[in-house]
Amino acid sequence: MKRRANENSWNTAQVLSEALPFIQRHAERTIVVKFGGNAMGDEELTQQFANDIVLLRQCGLRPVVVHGGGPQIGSMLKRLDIKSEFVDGLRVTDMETVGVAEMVLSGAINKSIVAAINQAGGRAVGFSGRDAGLITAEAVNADLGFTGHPIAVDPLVIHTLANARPGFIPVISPISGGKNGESFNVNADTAAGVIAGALNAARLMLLTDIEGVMDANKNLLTDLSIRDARGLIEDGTANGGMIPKLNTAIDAIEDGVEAVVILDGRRAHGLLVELFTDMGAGTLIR
Ligand code: X2W
Repeated sequence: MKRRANENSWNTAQVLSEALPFIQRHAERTIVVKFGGNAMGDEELTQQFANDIVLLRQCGLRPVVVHGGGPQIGSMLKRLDIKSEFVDGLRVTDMETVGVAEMVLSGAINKSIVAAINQAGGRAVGFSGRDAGLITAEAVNADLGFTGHPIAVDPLVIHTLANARPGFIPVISPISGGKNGESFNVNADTAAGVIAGALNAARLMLLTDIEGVMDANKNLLTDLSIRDARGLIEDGTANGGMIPKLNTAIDAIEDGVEAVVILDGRRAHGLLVELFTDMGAGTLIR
């Protein structure tokens, strides 16, 4: 190949140069990224996600990945012929189901994201809410079995990994520990929200399979206040899986997270558009 810059090379250099103020602004800031099961479409998308995470770390940010895997738990339960249902967006989790959820989330999915980040040249460490007492959970209610919600967060393990030099990238499964050593199945948005709150993160980025939060006419809402977000839930504009995401966003901001972004994980590099350009992607809530 000839060693001669073409138009594309000059464009790349221009883009890098324009990113400088953003890289400087975000240096040393903690960015919690929730990678949802629906955004993990295929291997290529996961690898691009992993590359973006390593790029963030290389630029001096501190990315913390929290992942879901609802669809993947669903297909494993199906293969095992175990029926599963959701109430208000949460999976009803009996003893058998929590075992499967833990195997899929803390096993297969956690390790495949760790592998993708390491493949991209990062140093990922995979663990779950159970490790080092990161998230303590209790049952949401007796009817939902081992469906848990967080009651305490101890982020020491994350600080320890992120403050090390050159620094590790935590990759966290939302399975959490109960007071009696049992496992609880915690919704991944909820887990990402409480972790972001405990870290006072600069951003919580929720990667999902729609463009962002939509208004009643299905147009993208680019900026929302907490009040707007509450309004969308109250008047029914937000429905289904968007309700827990908005509630997570509201709680996280009240816990000290600067802003929450809900964005499309199916399109590569949304994280970079949001953090390193002045246009942004998806819906910003603050
Ligand atoms: C979720 C945990 C995984 C998750 C579940 O069992 O599906 C509860 O519903 P996504 O891909 O982010 O939906 N837990 C209690 O949240 O994954």
